[in-house]
Amino acid sequence: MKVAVVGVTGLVGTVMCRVLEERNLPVSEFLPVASARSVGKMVKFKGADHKVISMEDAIAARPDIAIFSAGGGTSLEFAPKFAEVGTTVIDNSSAWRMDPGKKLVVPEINGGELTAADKIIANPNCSTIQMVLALAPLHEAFGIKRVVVSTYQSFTGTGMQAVKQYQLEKKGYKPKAEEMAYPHPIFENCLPQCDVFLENDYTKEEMKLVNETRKILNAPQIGVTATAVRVPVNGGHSESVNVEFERPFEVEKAIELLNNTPGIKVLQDNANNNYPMPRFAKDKDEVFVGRIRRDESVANGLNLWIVADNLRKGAATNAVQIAEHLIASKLINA
Ligand code: A2P
Ligand code: 11C
Repeated sequence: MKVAVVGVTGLVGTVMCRVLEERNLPVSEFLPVASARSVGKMVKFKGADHKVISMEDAIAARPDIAIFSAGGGTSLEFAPKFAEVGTTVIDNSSAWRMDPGKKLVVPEINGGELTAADKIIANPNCSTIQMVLALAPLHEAFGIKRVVVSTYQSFTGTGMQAVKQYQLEKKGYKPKAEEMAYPHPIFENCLPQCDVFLENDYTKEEMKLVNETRKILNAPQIGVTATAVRVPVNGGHSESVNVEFERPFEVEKAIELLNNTPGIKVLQDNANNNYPMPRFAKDKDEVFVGRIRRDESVANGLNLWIVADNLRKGAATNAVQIAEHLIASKLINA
């Protein structure tokens, strides 16, 4: 299969290449794509050097699959152009996620909804993916009424510029205005702002957690409220998630369901102070769940602590799993 990675020089693009190498997708031709700034640069894939090509050259090459992680504007403009030449686009930006005509896919949950006609498939937001993977089996069993989530998100979620800001600040430098990814320092700080503010005073990231969760779980009736916080963590998003169910449940049953969910690892060993942490989740593909306990303040409440590598299951791994699902279901010829 001819596979293009669009945004190959970015943080997610780089991890995308590693995940593609590890997971044995049948890649016969690898097309690294980035902006005009990077055309001609070399990137490594499976031990060989490959020249970065332009969007135009990538479209002309008619790849079977193009995995995009190059920002919403780029996806809006170029994904349809790839689709027109027969490429299936798996898009990691927010551009198409809430489009009623596009599927928003976490393969373990709703991969079964995909058809061969889906030419632009949306990969959800990182903080949404890890949360819904844990919520899906619980929703099926007990019916979710309401979710209250607070996130602790790594600066790697913002991209390369944020990593540079953090590194400069850690070394004691004051970044220039144009070097700042955030309106404040991120080193030794927490910013209760991920992405821009919207008219309702929530941030865009917070509303992604609300809207994408409902779409993926196919449950517009679920109440979701979110506070997304940027923390000085070098990789890995953590989430404190409070869930209220429609029906009574047993905590042991919830743990059993999570234990039996592909892609989830329960890490709950309080006696030894073991619980999920971003340092532990780094470079792993699973979503880790711990601190599972009843919320004793409501009738059917549960608290969870959910951690995952935001660049892997939160982005690259989920996108590659969508490609794997398309091949396994014969929705695309490999
Ligand atoms: P480039 O490195 O040439 O700017 P990050 O989110 O880590 O900053 O990465 C963004 C990625 O998206 C980079 O690979 C970047 O390429 C790519 N990109 C940005 N704008 C475009 C564009 N208009 N066309 C193709 N790739 C783009
Ligand atoms: C963050 N969730 O950590 C973002 C990064 O919609 O895919 C990815 C943005 C997106 O800030």
